[in-house]
Amino acid sequence: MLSHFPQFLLAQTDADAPALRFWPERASDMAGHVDAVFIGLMVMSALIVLLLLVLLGYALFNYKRDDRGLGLWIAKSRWKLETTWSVIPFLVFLGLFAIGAKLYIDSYDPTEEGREINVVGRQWMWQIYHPEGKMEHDQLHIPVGEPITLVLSSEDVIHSFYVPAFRVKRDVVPGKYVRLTFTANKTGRFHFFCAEYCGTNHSQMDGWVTVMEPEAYAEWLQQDMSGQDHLTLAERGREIFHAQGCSGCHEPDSTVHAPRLAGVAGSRIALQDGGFVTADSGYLRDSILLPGKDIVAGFQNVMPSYQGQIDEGQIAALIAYLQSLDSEDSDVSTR
Ligand code: HEC
Ligand SMILES: [Cu+2]
Repeated sequence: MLSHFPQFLLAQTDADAPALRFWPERASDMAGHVDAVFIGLMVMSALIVLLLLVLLGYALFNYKRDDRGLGLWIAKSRWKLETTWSVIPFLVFLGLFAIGAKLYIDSYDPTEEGREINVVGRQWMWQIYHPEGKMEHDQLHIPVGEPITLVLSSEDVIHSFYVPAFRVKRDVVPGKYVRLTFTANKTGRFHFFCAEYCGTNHSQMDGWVTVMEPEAYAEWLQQDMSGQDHLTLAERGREIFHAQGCSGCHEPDSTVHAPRLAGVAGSRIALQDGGFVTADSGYLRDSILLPGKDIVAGFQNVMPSYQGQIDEGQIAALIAYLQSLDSEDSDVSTR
């Protein structure tokens, strides 16, 4: 019977002996802050409801018939009292809003970066690509105490990556990268879910985060990748770069006038329309899927779109490859 309870109500470290619990475990640096805001909001709301009920009860019992002057009492203007009971709760809730907003903004902070792991949502599974080359699905292994940045993308519809124990949830919108940074502060296994209804098997689009000691994690990364090549994500990207014909245009001896890609990642790019962009992963992704969107200054819009030709995993690999090149690299175009 217990197995029919939503998983987050259960103890998550020991699947054999589920204990009913109101809170999911707190297993990230942020969890305590999120709970504090939640509890603060609950307590304040409860206190105010309680106060209203007490006043209501008082009025009910003391003014059963309007012969003791409630009508008169109400009719009189009491602006001080009214201002007080409006302004104080307003300020209290404004304070809670400020704390909540700060937490929200901090958790979205794009400048805070950790170990990057690519996560691709598709109907109905989560595919994980580690930069070291390991791939897994519906399983995510991470080290404890180290900031992790998930680079989330979707192959089809909107999904949402949700780890209750970390108090993090982020919508994964097709056509773009969404970043999610958190630090797990406890080893163990924590359930994650898709939190956006995404079709028939949405409810089965879940998995487990395994948080490991750093040494165990390093060991895990080295462990045999059954049935997988032993390439890193960037090395796999290099193969795709050649297999997909990117090198045909972007290699030094190409007859096509195409920009050099060594050192392009992270640099400032001048565009044909006079604007500038920083070549982050979102820009690189758009360059591959929507080459007509931002044309590099001095070049023709001759690059074909790879939309539908390569999947999210291959795009992640290509970007990892481009990011692995520095400007000295002669691997690709050094015009
Ligand atoms: C037909 C030749 C051609 C092929 C094939 C090609 N590209 Fe391009 N690429 C270009 C040209 C020309 C530009 C510059 C114009 C533009 O921005 O679209 C460009 C721009 C880019 C940019 C932006 C570079 C910058 O300096 O901002 C990236 C990144 C890129 N290509 C990656 C790739 C990848 C990855 C592939 C293979 C999946 C690929 N290209 C295949 C011709 C090509
Ligand atoms: Cu989903």
